[in-house]
Amino acid sequence: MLSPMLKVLLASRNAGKLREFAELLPDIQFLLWPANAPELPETGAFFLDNALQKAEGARLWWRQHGTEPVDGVLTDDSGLCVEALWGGPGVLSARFAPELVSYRDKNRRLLGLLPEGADRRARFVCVLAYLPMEGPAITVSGAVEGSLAFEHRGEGGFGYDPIFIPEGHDRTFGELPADLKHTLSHRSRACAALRRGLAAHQG
Ligand code: ITT
Repeated sequence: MLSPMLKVLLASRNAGKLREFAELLPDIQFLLWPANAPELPETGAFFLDNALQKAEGARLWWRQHGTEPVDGVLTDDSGLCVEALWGGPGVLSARFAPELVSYRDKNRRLLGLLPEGADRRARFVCVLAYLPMEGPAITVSGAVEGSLAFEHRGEGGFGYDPIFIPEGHDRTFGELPADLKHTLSHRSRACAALRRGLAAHQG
């Protein structure tokens, strides 16, 4: 348990991430990125660049427009890195096939890019940036290895979950229960590292 309870602005508009943070870090009080707040630019080449860029943008905006004091801001930059696609879509995961609306269609498109016999290994990566309102950032990361299914399977999770089979399992993150995803996911590993970082800073 982190004490005293931190009040943190969670600067993300991804509903799947928001749900997972509430479950993974129940001892942090999260404020959500307001509807009237701007889109945060993420123009970096690496997950870490983007996580920090979003966190700096969010802290600045909150300093000028925030409605209540917070201890800090938290951002997540994450994605699916596929071996046969040279690590793609990777940092561009949120922008893959923007003309397609549903992840069922995006997932079908992504799987269609792999030729028969392709290396199906893949990895989910998550980088978190926590910026206190005063002081330096804490950045952490987490990853989970796995492989791509041959089709979209399961309705659980979000995004690319229904095509990702974590190592040691034969069901996708879309089929596995959420609490099992939380024992091995990239985001849960990054959250565990963040918790250790925050505890070390609290001394
Ligand atoms: P914010 O920047 O507002 O947080 P975003 O969706 O734009 O939201 P990213 O740029 O980090 O976030 O994109 C990450 C994408 O990678 C996300 O849109 C999903 O499609 C995918 N992704 C990340 N974590 C995932 C997970 O746990 N399960 C499935 N897909 C995931």
